[in-house]
Amino acid sequence: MTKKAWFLPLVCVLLISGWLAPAASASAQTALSLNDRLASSPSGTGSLLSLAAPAAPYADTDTYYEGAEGKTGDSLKSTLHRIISGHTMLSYSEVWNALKETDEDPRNPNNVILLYTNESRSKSLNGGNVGDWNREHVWAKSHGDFGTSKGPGTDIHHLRPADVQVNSTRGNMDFDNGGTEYAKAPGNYYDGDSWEPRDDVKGDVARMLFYMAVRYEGDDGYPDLELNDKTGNGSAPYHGKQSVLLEWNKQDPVDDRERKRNEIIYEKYQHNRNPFIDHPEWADEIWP
Ligand SMILES: [Ca+2]
Ligand SMILES: [Ca+2]
Ligand SMILES: [Ca+2]
Repeated sequence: MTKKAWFLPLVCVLLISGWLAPAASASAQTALSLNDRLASSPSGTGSLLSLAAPAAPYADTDTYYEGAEGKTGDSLKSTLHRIISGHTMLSYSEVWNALKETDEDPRNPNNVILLYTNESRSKSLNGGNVGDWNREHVWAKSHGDFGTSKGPGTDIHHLRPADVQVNSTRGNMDFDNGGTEYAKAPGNYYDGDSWEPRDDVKGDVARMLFYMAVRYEGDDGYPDLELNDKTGNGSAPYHGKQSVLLEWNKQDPVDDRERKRNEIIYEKYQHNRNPFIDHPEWADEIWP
């Protein structure tokens, strides 16, 4: 092998792994975005990516959260609200394609993963019939009655693919522990006033609701969404149960799939982040 023949691949590997990134100003690093890195990695395996840069696969968010560090309570909440507000809002029809990317099955790019069942189902089965998947509002949209026009009803930080029938059964229930296991979604429990999602998404659900309570404060034409410790909230702009959600946040810690989803929403769709995926400890600071 000639000198040139081995040198070029070596440089490529070093560039991708970040060892030769120096010339690399902040802008160049931004250019090598998560999406670029994901796109350049072989589907499902991410072999080079995972071997080369396991330690810091996601953006440094210190600058994004500048001003929030060290704050607690309402001061932290209002700072985060300012940071995550003014995001790019999708139309409800644009949500379909966004979810096909944010919730894509890492093992099968033709499918999405459904929130409550963990089932991998064809992206093309989006719709409203039995056997389809649709757009589950984890913050039930009747809690504040915000509908599906641009705003909280199209905010993909809390919209997830779900089986049509499972979505319908969850309805607008608040979240709480307990009830009877739902046969169509093993691991999920429900009773007359609450829904308990399967263990693997309990924290995801909690962090989505934390985001909604902080993003929507009633200052931009949308309802002020807030957590409370009740079930049966009906159409009030409240969602429970706060104490249970705080437990779930710890019980089911943030994982890579959740981080990757947050990153895609930030970089490609809404350009705002869910602070509770980046800093799950902030939930206890705001809601002690
Ligand atoms: Ca209940
Ligand atoms: Ca989880
Ligand atoms: Ca609020």
